[in-house]
Amino acid sequence: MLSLSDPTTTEDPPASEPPPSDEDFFSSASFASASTSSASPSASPPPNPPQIPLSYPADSTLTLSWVTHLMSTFEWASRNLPPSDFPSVLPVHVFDALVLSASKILHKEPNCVRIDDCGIDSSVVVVGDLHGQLHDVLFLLRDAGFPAENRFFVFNGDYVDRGAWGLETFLILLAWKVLMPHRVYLLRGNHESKYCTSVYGFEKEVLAKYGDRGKHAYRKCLGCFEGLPLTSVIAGKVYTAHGGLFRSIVSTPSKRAKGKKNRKIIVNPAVNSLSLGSLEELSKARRSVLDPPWEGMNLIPGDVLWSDPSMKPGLSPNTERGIGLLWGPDCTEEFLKKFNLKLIIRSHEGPDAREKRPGLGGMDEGYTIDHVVESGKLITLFSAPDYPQFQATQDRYKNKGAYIVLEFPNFDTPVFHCFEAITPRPKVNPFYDYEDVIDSDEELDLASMVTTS
Ligand SMILES: [Mn+2]
Repeated sequence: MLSLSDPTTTEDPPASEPPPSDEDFFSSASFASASTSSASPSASPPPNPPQIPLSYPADSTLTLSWVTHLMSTFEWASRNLPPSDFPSVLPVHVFDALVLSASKILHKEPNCVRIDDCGIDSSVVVVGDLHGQLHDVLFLLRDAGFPAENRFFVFNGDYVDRGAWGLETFLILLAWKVLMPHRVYLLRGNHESKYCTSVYGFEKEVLAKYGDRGKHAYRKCLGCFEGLPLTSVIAGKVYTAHGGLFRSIVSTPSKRAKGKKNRKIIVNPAVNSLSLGSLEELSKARRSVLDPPWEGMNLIPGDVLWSDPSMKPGLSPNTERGIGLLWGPDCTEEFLKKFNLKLIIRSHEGPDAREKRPGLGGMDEGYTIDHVVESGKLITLFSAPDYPQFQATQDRYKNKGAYIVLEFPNFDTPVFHCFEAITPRPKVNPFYDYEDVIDSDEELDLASMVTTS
């Protein structure tokens, strides 16, 4: 073991059982079989320092063993090295190569990715908020089984912020994306933005980990965030997004415009009554913005990333958050019916947010079924157990995390897998002032938010 030069990282007490070898620990086979409901995982880190620094494959082609080695190396480093040693694990030129190659793939994807090539024996794993909780992410991947020819993954965003290993979490997901671009889909969460990462820790985390190259690395991450697609439709039946539904920005002709036959006019959506947007409108939205705007014409990305369901019928502005919408069960029904869907899986609300939402279920199990309507259901899925990592009060939520498995042939019958947090979590200092920042995802401080649109 290395001696520790930085008090921000402490070693864990030795595990009571000898940890498995690196190879056993990361073989996908040993984790793929069991469908553990309510598992109680405990930490069993690989014992030996892996080979560092990591290098990018000479032919620029990632392999399964490179990605699993990246995972084990980050896990080992999180328990044995201070954050400032990160470049000795992943030098900035290797970071650059990985982020560039993922970014190229992501920017080419449509706003709504369609997963249609899932045949016999295939399954789709859907994952909610992760928030930099590296050890829980690694558990989830092993428990569900790694991405494979017949195992798709859709991640609903919020990879970074609050937790201390947002960078590792995001890079591992990018590596899987590069390895299997048509099996792994990474959607954007509201935290994949300049505003959120400047308040909730990710920017400072990257600066701490990459030192004098930190600004460069942070900019590259932001560039990648801008490329993340917004939504997915799985097997034509399941719609997923971080926040959820979105408004229409196209209005039917007003009285004055009646002379011009069938001509749709675009009006300022803020001053019009709200109506639900279509998948066609979604496909045309401009998602490549550092912060989705809350005013102006380009409102669909902000709605998709920030909206919440409500038990009250109709669509209304999400005044609690200052951006996005609240939508009722009638809107869920309208959306499902109109697009012939059975299920909406969205994320975005953890136990802290749900505590403040009377009428909606708590997040103790990592998921809730919020709307049950004629055409199907709306589910909220949250995959960060024992969240948030840093909390001002002693009283923790002790929530489980969950992921959903959808299976052939229908893909519209969700199987829930709940799991507890990996313990012990390495002790590290937070990268944001968690006692000052309001505890849930909160209102946007609109004045401090700079949009580029
Ligand atoms: Mn969120």
